[in-house]
Amino acid sequence: MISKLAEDFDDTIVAIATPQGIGAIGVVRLSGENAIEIANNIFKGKDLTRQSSHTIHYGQIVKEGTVLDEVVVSLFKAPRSYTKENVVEISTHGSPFILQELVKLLISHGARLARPGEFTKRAFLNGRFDLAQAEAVADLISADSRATHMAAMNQMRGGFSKKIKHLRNELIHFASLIELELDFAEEDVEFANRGELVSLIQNIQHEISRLIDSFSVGNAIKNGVPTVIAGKPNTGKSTLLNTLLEEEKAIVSDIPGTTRDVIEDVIHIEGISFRFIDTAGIREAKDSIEAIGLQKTKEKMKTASVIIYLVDATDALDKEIGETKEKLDKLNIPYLIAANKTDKLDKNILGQLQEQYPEVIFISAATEANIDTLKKKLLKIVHLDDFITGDTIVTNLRHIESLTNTQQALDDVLKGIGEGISGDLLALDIRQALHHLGEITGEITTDDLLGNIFSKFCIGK
Ligand SMILES: Nc1nc2c(ncn2[C@@H]2O[C@H](COP(=O)(O)OP(=O)(O)OP(=O)(O)O)[C@@H](O)[C@H]2O)c(=O)[nH]1
Ligand SMILES: [Mg+2]
Repeated sequence: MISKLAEDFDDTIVAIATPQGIGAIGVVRLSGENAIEIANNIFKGKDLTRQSSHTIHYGQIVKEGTVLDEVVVSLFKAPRSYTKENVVEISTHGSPFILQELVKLLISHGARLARPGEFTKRAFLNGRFDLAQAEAVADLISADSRATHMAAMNQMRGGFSKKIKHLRNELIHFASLIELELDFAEEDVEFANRGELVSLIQNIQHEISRLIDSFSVGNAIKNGVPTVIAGKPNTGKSTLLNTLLEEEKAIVSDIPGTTRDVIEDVIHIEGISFRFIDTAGIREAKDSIEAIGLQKTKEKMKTASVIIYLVDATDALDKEIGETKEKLDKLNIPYLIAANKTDKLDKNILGQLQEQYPEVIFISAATEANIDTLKKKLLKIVHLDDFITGDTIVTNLRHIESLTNTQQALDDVLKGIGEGISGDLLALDIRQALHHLGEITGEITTDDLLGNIFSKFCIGK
């Protein structure tokens, strides 16, 4: 059960809800039993305590006889608010000074400064939404691309929670049948058909595996698809990075071996973030520093989701492309081969090469020729289309841990059935699986877990 943190749940909390710095307007939010009374005490205008929910009121905030600001106050009465408590939002002019003075004033009238995520935590504890949905609120706030926005929105609206709850309910049904058997232990009856239980658990395991698998996509969406740019020295990897980022991020020079360390940055292509990673050119290292750089290149290539392997179109391509493909195939990571510096080639020769190597994308990082084609191919190769069609994607490491633990507990159940263990032991393993599923949506929580989750929120949310 959820403990309601009795010591401070009754407090009325206050925080600035808008970002730091100067803005056209700023909002201070209050939540708690006395939110409306406290706001009313410093407000010159209508008597806020006598107004109905979901109304807005113009007036002044007066501090020690002088007007601090002219404001608009919005009222949301419990339970029809974000936190399900009385909530007041005061919109002021967006001066950090006004906002801070207002918060101080509200504190001197009995409110307490909110801790990070405390509004959302209260919303969760008051049953406004479950834990996975509360976590999605933080993801939604930090969403910076169409894909992260969609993933967070889906989770916040309960798509993921619904799935988990459905799996949980099926298990609960069986757990209760098995527990019923225990009451009739003397009579040796079997209410829960073991064959059915096995197929149910296999179904659930299948669903959970799919969710676990979706994390690679979810993680890519959240942190950007790691895309390594690799190739021999001087092929133009750093130039390509700069072109993609539209910024002179990496040093470019005609000296082979210019890039020694790994350089990375994120760009969005059609709503998907890609984390491009420029690496040291692959050759025999000339010194120990280059050797370290090369080691890093190799490591990065192994953990990449996609590799763009760059060759120089003005060099003889035959041997290199053949060898490159062979090596890349071994890595088992999707890759694209791009031939750079086409601006240096005669049109006819370029045409011939394109015919000869249909799978290679011919680009010029310097003139940006064909860079759009390269981006389109990248989008295709990462297969994020499934997600765009609305599949549930797990983006949260905590959820993956719980899903993995559920999977293990279900393995134990299956093993137990196979070995014909007694109903009470079976029930124990099923309860364990239920426990881990419940951690995701917050049916099972501890204060530590909640503290950990909500402390990552910003103050005011
Ligand atoms: N003409 C032309 N020159 C290019 C192009 N791309 C890169 N270069 C030049 O090729 C040289 C090497 O470019 P870099 O981007 O430093 O190559 P790199 O692959 O990062 O090289 P290392 O870091 O040494 O491995 C520079 O002189 C660039 O100006 C291109 O598309 N066309
Ligand atoms: Mg470089």
